Amino acid sequence: MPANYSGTWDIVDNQNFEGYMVALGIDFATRKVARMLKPQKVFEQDGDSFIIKTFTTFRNYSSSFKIGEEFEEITKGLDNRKCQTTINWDNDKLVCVQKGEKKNRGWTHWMEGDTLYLELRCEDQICKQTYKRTA
Ligand code: 1AG
Repeated sequence: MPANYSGTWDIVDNQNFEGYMVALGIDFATRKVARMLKPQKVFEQDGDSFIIKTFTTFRNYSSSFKIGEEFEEITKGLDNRKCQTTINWDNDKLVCVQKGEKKNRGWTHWMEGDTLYLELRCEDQICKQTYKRTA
């Protein structure tokens, strides 16, 4: 049985989001708005099928995938790039690889109790986010 991430999670910490956005080529004005945001994640999981929704007051982002199945991801409203994306289990961690123009791009989610972690990687930058379960 894989871990179950289903639920609602609110951000409580966000380290080096700025560096991650610079690595993605996000312009200054957008970064200025984006770094003030307090994202909320809603996970809908059925075994190996996921919908992860990220909500903010500025923009939203939604990603649907099945573990191990590569798909074309367009990061609409983020950096608007096309990636060939695959998410796999590493024990109970979700490990995403986003192949495309940017090297070393991807993310990892893991849980410890009511805490959800997200590491976002691009080029030489790592953003570390922490979320707490609210539902
Ligand atoms: C993600 O989460 C991305 C979710 O894949 C958003 C995370 C970071 C934002 C990425 C780049 C910044 C680009 C533009 C800034 C503009 C708006 C910021 C809006 C941020 C929230 C939508 C991994 C996983 C689900 O949880 O895919």
